[in-house]
Amino acid sequence: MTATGTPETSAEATDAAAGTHEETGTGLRICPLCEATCGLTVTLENGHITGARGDRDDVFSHGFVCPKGASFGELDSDPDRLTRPLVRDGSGELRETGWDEAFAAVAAGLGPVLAGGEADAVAVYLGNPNVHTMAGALYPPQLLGVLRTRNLYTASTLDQMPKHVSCGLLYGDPQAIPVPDVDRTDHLLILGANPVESNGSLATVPDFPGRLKQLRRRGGRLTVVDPRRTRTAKLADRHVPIRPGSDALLLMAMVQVLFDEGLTDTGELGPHLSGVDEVRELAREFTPEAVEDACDVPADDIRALARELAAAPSAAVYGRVGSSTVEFGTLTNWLVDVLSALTGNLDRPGGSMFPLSATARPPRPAGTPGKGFALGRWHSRVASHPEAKSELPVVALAEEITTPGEGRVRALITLAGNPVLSAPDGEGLEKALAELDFMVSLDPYLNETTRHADVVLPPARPSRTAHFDFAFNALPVRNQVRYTRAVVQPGKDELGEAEIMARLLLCLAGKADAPAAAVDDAVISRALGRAVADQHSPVHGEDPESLAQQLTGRDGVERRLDMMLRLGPYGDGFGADPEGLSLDKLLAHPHGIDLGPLRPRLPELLRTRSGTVELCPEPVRADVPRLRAALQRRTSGEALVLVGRRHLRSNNSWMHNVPALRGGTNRCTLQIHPEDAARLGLADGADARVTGDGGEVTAPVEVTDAVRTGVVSLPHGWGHDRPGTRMRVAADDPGVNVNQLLDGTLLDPLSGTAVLNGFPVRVAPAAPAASAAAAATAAVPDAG
Ligand SMILES: Nc1nc2c(c(=O)[nH]1)N[C@H]1C(S)=C(S)[C@@H](COP(=O)(O)OP(=O)(O)OC[C@H]3O[C@@H](n4cnc5c(=O)[nH]c(N)nc54)[C@H](O)[C@@H]3O)O[C@H]1N2
Ligand SMILES: Nc1nc2c(c(=O)[nH]1)N[C@H]1C(S)=C(S)[C@@H](COP(=O)(O)OP(=O)(O)OC[C@H]3O[C@@H](n4cnc5c(=O)[nH]c(N)nc54)[C@H](O)[C@@H]3O)O[C@H]1N2
Ligand code: SF4
Ligand SMILES: [Mo]
Repeated sequence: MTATGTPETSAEATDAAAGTHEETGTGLRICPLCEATCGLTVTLENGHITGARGDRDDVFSHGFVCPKGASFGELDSDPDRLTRPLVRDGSGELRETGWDEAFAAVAAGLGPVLAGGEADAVAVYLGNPNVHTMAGALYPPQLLGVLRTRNLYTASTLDQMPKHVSCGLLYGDPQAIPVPDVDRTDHLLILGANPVESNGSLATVPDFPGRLKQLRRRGGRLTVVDPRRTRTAKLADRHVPIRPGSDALLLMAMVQVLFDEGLTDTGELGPHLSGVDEVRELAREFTPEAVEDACDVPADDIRALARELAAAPSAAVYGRVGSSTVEFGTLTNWLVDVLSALTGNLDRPGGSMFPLSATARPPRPAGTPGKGFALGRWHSRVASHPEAKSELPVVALAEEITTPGEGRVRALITLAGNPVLSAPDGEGLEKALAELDFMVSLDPYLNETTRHADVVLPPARPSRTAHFDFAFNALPVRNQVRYTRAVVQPGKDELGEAEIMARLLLCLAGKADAPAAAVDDAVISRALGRAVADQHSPVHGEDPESLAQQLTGRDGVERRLDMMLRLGPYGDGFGADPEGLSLDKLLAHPHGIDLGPLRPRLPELLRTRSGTVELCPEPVRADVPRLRAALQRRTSGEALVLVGRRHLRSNNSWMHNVPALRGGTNRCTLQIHPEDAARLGLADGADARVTGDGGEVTAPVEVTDAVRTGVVSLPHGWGHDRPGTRMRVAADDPGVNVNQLLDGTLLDPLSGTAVLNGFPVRVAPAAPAASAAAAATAAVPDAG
């Protein structure tokens, strides 16, 4: 079989039958391993990826590749990847079976729970890789539509939910997220992000490090606010080693300075802004002098940060995980955009801009009233956490399973997630998972979470799956569109993620025997029905069935993509604009199509009720007293708080099984400043015992002045020492689970996002085994 089927592909057809895997040659694959979405050129021999390099002709990534992308082949062919479904048998063992048996087991397991008629009895957990697969974008909405459960949990409440909430409140649309215009800005202020290791997030920027260097080269300024001197901070003109968790105070003080010194200039945005005076009032008391102790940043520096931002010809403010998974996550994310708006940098070139994806719904005419964004439309059953974006906080999942009563979660579906390691108190969650009547996981690995499932459904490996970035094309620094087909056809026994999700959905709908394609047909028919009824659509008044017949594509996924492209803002409108986009056109451009630099999109994208950017939304204003209380905080010299860190050669919890990506500096060590280490008697390389409210872990110490005093750092995604998993390489050097230090009670109340950065811990030397035994004996005098 040929690889991508594109002109650039030199794969030879050695055998026409699918599943023989004799493909040899090269192919193109968009990398799914982080948010940068680089184009890869892969080489293959006999159906196996033997190499991956950056695709120099890719219109967006221009040949950039990082060590993870270069290891695409190793990851793809990891021998620990599950190739067949697993079903728990009568003796409690997970055993390989065929697909029909596996789906029958799902129907049998979920049937009784669903038959109870309690919609909320089935919970769904969606993990991070759903934004890295086509299926993860296309099927979960339908699946949730069938289930109608309020028990939806996703990795967003361990990550970016504060941004969704603040954007929902500001712009009326939680998906309207502005990204820093990195290529054109004169000044970039980064808070709590380390794109040199992470390659960027909520900003799709292939070669983020190169573009930061380019910014410096053209005379732009880079400021990085981070308690650690990260690789990103090392590139900066100015590094502000803030006390963790206090960014909202710092930004509030910058807002205060802008008003106080008459530095606000909202520019062309002015007429579309409301609430400016209210923000001025809110910020009044947060002077640089008032916040400097709590932030541990001198008042003069805070004034300088504000003045530089206001003086720059263009400037962008960008915050990520370290500004989000914190106590004041929503306030911080709100303030990021408030600063952009007040300095006239929101929605203008060189500032923070809203991308326009090829599969976005076409823009509404200006003046169309919006519905606004509501929070807390319902609450979790046990702790009464408000929903945000139809999700409940992940930290509530365990108690919703273990607390008896009507509406208790009795079954769980996990799609591409590992909350046992990624969420607070994994041990508590594991105990809860054991109480479920039924659990099914869609995942290529048997890991800390999926080992609890009754059925594990492994998707075909990435080389055998087509790729289009529905999520990240909405967040790029430059509008573009790219699509790559499967480089290798899946074997007879392999099922793509799309088909698995479609069949899962049919099981839930009680139609296990229907063909998977029925799901896509139904979606297409509904969407086209809506489009022809919409007077602003290019297909208004046409016949939906004849439109459906015009769709091209090999399968349901491609037909849906074709439909979305053709109805999208650059689409051909089914002939209305013959030059416009369609799947066929995209396939004729295997390295993608550049759609130009970001363009201003306000006020047309606003969905607030007022039709303005609502700069001072009520829920945010109501959270400010909590921030005011934090003004009084002073930390004693002894207190330590913990922050996380990411390593370039890793990704959350699931890439520790690839030998090429392990070792070296990619280790699970406790970083601590030399002064703190000396005070606590901790030597480099010795073991430290770290204790938090949720538990205790022991990790090797790494003494380094890259972390500031009062702060220690442990990476997340480690702790691969549990029995019953099948990740042999990861288990060799398991590391410890930092999230076991948390008990799940700390969260940002507006967004339900767990506090994973800046929480208190105690650190002490771990007693060596022998002396620990001696100490225990000494404490029990009668023991002998
Ligand atoms: N302490 C601390 N905790 C954190 C963070 C932190 O910074 N500090 N970061 C948080 C963040 S930002 C996030 S996004 C979450 C992530 O939280 P999760 O999404 O729960 O965790 P991941 O480790 O990304 O797990 C991904 C799962 O998907 C599987 N997988 C990989 N590829 C595919 C695929 O193509 N299809 C399917 N079906 N499955 C696949 C993997 O085997 C793994 O089981 O973790 C959060 N946890
Ligand atoms: N190599 C690699 N790349 C990844 C991932 C990965 O695990 N590894 N994960 C992917 C995912 S799911 C995501 S969401 C993105 C995340 O992308 P980033 O947000 O860029 O990644 P982090 O390294 O978590 O950066 C957070 C930074 O915040 C700092 N920090 C902690 N607390 C505070 C605070 O209170 N204030 C401030 N100002 N800073 C603070 C930390 O020291 C850290 O440097 O990366 C993605 N890309
Ligand atoms: S930067 Fe991200 S998308 Fe690019 S090659 Fe590396 S992992 Fe893949
Ligand atoms: Mo994330």
